[in-house]
Amino acid sequence: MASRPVLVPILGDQLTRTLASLRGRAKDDTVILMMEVWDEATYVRHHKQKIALIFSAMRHFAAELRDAGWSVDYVELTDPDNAGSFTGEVARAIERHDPRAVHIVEAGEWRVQQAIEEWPDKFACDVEILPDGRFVCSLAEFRDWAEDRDTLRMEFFYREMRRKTGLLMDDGQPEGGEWNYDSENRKPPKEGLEAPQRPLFAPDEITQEVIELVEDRFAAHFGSLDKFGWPVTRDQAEEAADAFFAERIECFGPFQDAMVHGQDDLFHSMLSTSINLGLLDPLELCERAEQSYRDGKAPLNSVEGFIRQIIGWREYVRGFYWLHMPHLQRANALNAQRALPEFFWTGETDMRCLADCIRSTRDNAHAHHIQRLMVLGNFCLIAGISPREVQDWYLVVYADAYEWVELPNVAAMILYADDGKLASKPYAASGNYINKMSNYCGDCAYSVSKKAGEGACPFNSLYWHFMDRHRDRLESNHRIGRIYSNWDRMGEDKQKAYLETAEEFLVSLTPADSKWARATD
Ligand code: FAD
Ligand code: DLZ
Ligand code: SF4
Repeated sequence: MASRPVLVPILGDQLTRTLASLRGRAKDDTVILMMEVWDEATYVRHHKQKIALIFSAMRHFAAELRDAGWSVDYVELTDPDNAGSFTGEVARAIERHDPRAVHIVEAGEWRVQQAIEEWPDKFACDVEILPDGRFVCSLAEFRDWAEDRDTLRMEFFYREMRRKTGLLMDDGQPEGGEWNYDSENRKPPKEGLEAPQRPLFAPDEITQEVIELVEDRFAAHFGSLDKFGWPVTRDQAEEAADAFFAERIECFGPFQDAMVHGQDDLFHSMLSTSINLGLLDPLELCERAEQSYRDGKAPLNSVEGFIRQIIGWREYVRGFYWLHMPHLQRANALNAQRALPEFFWTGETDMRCLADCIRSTRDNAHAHHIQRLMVLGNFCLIAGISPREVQDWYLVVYADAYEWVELPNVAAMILYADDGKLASKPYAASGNYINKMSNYCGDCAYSVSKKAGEGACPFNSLYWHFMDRHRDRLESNHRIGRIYSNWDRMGEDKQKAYLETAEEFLVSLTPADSKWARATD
């Protein structure tokens, strides 16, 4: 290296060769820094698979960069001098390499970005913080769009993104005449519905080593490593995407909201871990999806649904997160104060739907969208669980969880803690919805058709308990308010039975052990 180099720290979810901080850089003038740090691995007790996935993907990416001729300084967790934090490790790297500048792409999470923004004052060399170009909509563009709007709705943002990318557009109009085919994407599971198995990648030597490290250092963290099969390289992630486009996208749309006991992935792409790490480019995936439609290999409702999740929801929640941080973390419009029940960590509950979703979460570090939204999330909403506890649970348990995507989904989408800035109504539902969209209820210890009293499905009484206790706020909401006429028609005795059943159930819940609480809260 001729003169003082530029130091380029790459964070664990920035594993992309075209990252802004690498673009146009000369290899002989650059030192890339990658750091496994204790602070990131423990600020919540991440699922073991999540830590193993990130460390393994980081180690593979470092090897790939070295093979391509880059100089990579990789600090392992077990390095005896490891400072334990990004800031501490960059300080040590500055001492080692005496760089003339540090170039870093902005962090995905507010917490990390706050630390990075202190670097220009902390370090003697220049620090340049670059925008993350891996999104369709920049943060500035989202702010412009959001300005002057009282309420933000994904659907209108999504149309802008369709126009901007040209995806599924036909001469300025949406392909097929509609922007959104969601109404075709709510098929209940039919008897015997089975999806092809997604590719699972057997751990290679690097992943094995990381798995041993995680078993050793993070033994008390949530989850099991037994079924680890996530893609850890771009090649593997592409193989996973190939399998989705060849075998599952056709049924992705119709069965997007279906749930089948023991069938954890159904027709979902299972690509979120790879997209969020940077192994797959979201826009490329959308272009591939569109191509499957143009080639007649997948129906419009499946393809539009997939594209909407990515250029709609994924982009939208990111913009929403940065617009509302740091307040979003503390939002609690419904004043929900109940502790998270212990069964969220153990899976030990007689509610079959919840037990299955938590089992999948523990075994796979994954549950699909409708399980996260309408079973786990719906329960937390109607049982009035404290947003901070729910947020931390979701951040811990999913391998794809980073705060920028987890928090808006949890605080705003499922808990309505933002008072309806993101969702036009709370996603509250009784057992009826779960029964319609799954095969959970048949073998449950509770009866979904029983409304109140012993053995009644808890979702039924909790639903009305929720509606009753938030009547003042929700009655004027045109999407939900008319439900109160049903409630009023029931009469006092029925109402009392619902409310008492819910109260008894809530009192019976055992709160989660305090070991799961965030150390810094
Ligand atoms: P698919 O169903 O195949 O969808 C395709 C892609 O669309 C996903 O890979 C993802 O990139 C994107 N997507 C879909 N829905 C959303 C959404 N609501 N927000 C953002 N992106 C979306 N997704 C995460 O990536 N990380 C999280 O921490 C996360 N937390 C969530 C918490 C809750 C309460 C809810 C309701 C949803 C959450 N999601 C999160 C969104 C969604 O559940 C996951 O992206 C999805 O289950 C991942 O599986 P998949 O790749 O098979 O998705
Ligand atoms: C989630 C995570 C974990 C568990 N460990 C690390 C790590 O040791 N090193 C690293 O660079 N990144 C890690 N990550 C991902 C970061 O938390 C992620 O890059 C930030 O959320 C970005 O804001
Ligand atoms: Fe879940 Fe109620 Fe159905 Fe049991 S009966 S699986 S608790 S919705």
